[in-house]
Amino acid sequence: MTKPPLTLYLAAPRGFCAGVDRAIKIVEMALEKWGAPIYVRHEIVHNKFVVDGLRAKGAVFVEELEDCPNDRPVIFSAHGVPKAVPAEASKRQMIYVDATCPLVSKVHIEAERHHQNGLQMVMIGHAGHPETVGTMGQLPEGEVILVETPEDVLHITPRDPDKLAFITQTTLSVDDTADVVAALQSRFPAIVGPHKEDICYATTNRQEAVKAMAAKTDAMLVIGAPNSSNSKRLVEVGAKAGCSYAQLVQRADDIDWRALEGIDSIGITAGASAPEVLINEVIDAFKSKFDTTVEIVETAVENVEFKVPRVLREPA
Ligand code: 2E6
Ligand code: F3S
Repeated sequence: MTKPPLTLYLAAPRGFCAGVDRAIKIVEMALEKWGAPIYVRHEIVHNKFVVDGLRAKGAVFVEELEDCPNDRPVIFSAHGVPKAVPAEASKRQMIYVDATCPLVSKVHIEAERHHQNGLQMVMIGHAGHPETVGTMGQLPEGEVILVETPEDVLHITPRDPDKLAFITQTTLSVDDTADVVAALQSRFPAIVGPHKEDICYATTNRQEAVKAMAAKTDAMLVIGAPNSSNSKRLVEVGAKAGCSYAQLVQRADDIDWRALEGIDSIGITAGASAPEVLINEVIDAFKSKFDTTVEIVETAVENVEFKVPRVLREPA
């Protein structure tokens, strides 16, 4: 039987960012240096396939530091941790390695600097997300007010409206965040902040590529996990940019082929924590059902790399 023709648009950039690459390397190098088990506080990145792979090599994933023994190394996930976590690890004389993405750490430092200058912080982020919890946890209770929407901005009651700064989660929607920043600047004209927001290069670039792809196709799949903030934002950006069908899939098995009946094109991208093997698995699934022509939709070229911490570069 002849296969129907299909143009598969592949977003570039897509998939792993420099922070994810570094975080995974940290776990692998810790396993090499100290042997198993290595404890990891929270999923190192939000991807089950990555986590299962590291677990098979001897990593033990836990949610809290209290679930780790004192005498085994622990790694903090790429999303960052409240200040109390490394403080507690030091108190317990544990070996720990912080895999927080340097671009998240940069926001932590920003928050600290504003706090020392006497400013109260407004954080734009998603309630309960580990990055938000970690960033808010850099400062004492009450020093960071969380907002998610322009509507939230209308209801906050800062200590002094003239002494405010804002920071953001790194994986937000660029466009939605601009609306929240505008609401903050309108209600608190003296508020200080970064040039635009703290959304990282990888988030920004993946959203740009999705918009370019949405101009070419009405159906889009984003490879990523349901708890991955940046991946979920890509689905929203695709839908907002005009894709009538934009879905998150963890891997090829999740594809709803029924919903894709009759399509002549598909856009594929992947969140910053989705490994290339899963992207290839999805592409191969399309190739098995369609006479597929792959076209790359490239909107940026990335060459960012982050070094792993020195303790892992030194011999044991
Ligand atoms: C750390 C910070 C930002 O849910 P989220 O998108 O934040 O996390 P992952 O693990 O899906 O993506 C990478 C990442 C890590 N992004
Ligand atoms: Fe870092 Fe952005 Fe990736 S904050 S972990 S480079 S998605």
